[in-house]
Amino acid sequence: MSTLPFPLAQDPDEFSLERGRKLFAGPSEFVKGVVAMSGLPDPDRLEVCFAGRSNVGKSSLINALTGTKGLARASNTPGRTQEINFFTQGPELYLVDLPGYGYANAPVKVVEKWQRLLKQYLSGRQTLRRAFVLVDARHGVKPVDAEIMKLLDTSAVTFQCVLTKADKVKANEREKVLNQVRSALSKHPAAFPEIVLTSSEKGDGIPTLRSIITHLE
Ligand SMILES: Nc1nc2c(ncn2[C@@H]2O[C@H](COP(=O)(O)OP(=O)(O)OP(=O)(O)O)[C@@H](O)[C@H]2O)c(=O)[nH]1
Ligand SMILES: [Mg+2]
Repeated sequence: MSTLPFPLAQDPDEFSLERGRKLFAGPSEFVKGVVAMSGLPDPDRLEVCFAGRSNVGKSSLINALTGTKGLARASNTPGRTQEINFFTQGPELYLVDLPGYGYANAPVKVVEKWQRLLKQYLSGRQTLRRAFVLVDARHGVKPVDAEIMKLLDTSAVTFQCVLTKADKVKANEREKVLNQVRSALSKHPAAFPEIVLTSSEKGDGIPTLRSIITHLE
């Protein structure tokens, strides 16, 4: 029997759990919103970023990880986060909230501008240790997600798929989506071989994601 590729991340052991808890127990602060490479803060600490379609739950996930409601704006208006937003988590980590892609009503010029910026950021940020690509647990990987994954394949940044809104999907449906996601990920050499299932609403997977981040050096 062949083992399924891209298993769900295991629950962290006590040690990792505690490390993750400690890292995220420190203060989180909004640093700045960036619209050009020249505006990036100094690359003086470890960095992870969160990418995904508009409305997938990037800002909510950052709020859940940091335990700070309203830190990253979460809204019902898709496409609201237009800048690359930098947050500190303690003195050693940047959390980066990327603008959502795939928002149908965004003007072409705006989309092109930010795609250029995203490309530059993903390929040119030395301290970026991992890109988390968020995918709605109800919808699976869409063509726009696959495009971002392709971009990540060429940018030498490992990406890890995080399924969001797990609370909104039933178990049998979840398995179907998981298999679709696995098959999509298997086409991308930059994909980290593990998926994290999360709910920012209920807290599922948040301690796991925290400890994954603490293990990035
Ligand atoms: N039920 C449920 N709703 C969620 C979850 N995460 C986010 N949402 C909701 O989904 C909507 C979009 O969430 P955001 O965090 O703003 O999404 P985003 O990816 O930052 O969106 P953009 O900034 O527009 O790209 C909000 O109404 C959230 O409350 C979750 O885990 N469960
Ligand atoms: Mg957002």
